[in-house]
Order: sequence, then C-alpha cells, then structure tokens
Amino acid sequence: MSTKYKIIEVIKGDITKLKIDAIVNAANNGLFGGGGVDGAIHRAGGKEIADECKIIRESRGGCKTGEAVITTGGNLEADYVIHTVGPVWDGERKGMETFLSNCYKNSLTLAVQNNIETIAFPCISTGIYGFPKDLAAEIAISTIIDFLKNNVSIKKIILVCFEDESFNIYKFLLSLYN
Ligand code: AR6
Repeated sequence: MSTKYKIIEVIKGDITKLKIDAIVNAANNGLFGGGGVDGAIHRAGGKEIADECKIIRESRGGCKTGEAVITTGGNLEADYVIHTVGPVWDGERKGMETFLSNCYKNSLTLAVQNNIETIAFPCISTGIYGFPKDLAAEIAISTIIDFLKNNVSIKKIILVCFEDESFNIYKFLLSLYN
C-alpha cells in the first residue's frame, strides 16, 4: 500500500464512541434522526445536534441524497458530525453508485473545508437503505482512495463496521491495495 493509503484503517465497533475530529452519519433527507447509526448518533450526541439539523432543515430544506452537511458533535467525543444521505437501494445499480460515491466525496470535501484531519465513516446505505454490502464497500474504498490522490490535509480515515460481514469485506478490499 502506498503511504497515502496507510491512513485508512478498518475497525469493527460503534462509531459514536470514537474520539476523533469528525464522524459521518448515514442520515435521511430531512435530517430528522432515525434508526441505525443515525439514531445512535443522535442519542449519544444529544439535543445540540438535533437543533443544528433543524436549522439546516429550515434554511436549506435538509440534505439531498449524495450531499453532506456539518453540525457540532454535541455530547459526542467527536467535535463534528458530518451528515450525509446515502441512496436507498432499489435493486438496480444505475445511478446508485454515483450517489453513494458522492456521499464519501462530499463528506471528505466538507471535512477539508472545516480543517478536519481525522474522520470516521460508517458503511453508508448498507443497513435500512439496503445497499449490497460488497458493492457499497467497493464504492467507499475506491472513492476514498481517489480522494486521497489529491489530499494534503486528511491524516486518518477510519472505516467503522458494525457487523462482521462488512468488516471482512473491507479488510479484504483494502488488502488489495497493499
Ligand atoms: N456504529 C457504526 N455503525 C453502525 C452503528 C453504530 N453505532 N449502528 C448501525 N451501524 P443504517 P442506512 C451500521 O441503517 O442504510 C436511518 O433511519 C449498520 O450496521 O444506519 O444508510 C436514517 O435516518 C450499517 O452497516 O443507515 C435513514 O433513514 C450502517 O451502519 C436510514 O436509516 C448503515 O446502516 C439510512 O439507512
């Protein structure tokens, strides 16, 4: 793996526990908080996150699929939460890859704009939104690696898997870059 890609780490665990500059949330278009990782982040982060989401919802109508917005980390150890909205899998690849890739690209761009150096991602869209885990992992890793080609400021990217299946897929895919 080139030194650039050594900053990518895969772990299994709960993203809300990480002490890091920013964690990424797999949110919904209305930034309402929901189930899955979104629910866990809002529960652990508290009202401040929900309040900032409300301001974003009222000022710009929430967050479009593939886009990203930023709030405080509230009570979390992380300073910021970057909320991005993955695509809902509809059984066809067409267009879906671009939306999911944009989630990673736009979250990283927002991170750089906010001087964030360490960031953790969940496996966006692979829970309630039903995206195939292997395809989602391929998109996540290839987009991140592409982004890192021109990166000068991000120092660590942690890919957080909640289940063994995603963890094993990510570990295998990353090993291909070794
Ligand atoms: N830490 C890390 N990963 C987690 C955690 C956690 N604490 N909890 C779940 N995951 P999902 P989506 C994993 O469903 O598919 C919400 O209702 C989970 O195992 O959270 O993008 C939103 O409001 C899976 O691998 O997000 C939206 O409506 C991954 O996080 C909708 O769900 C993503 O699963 C978004 O669905």
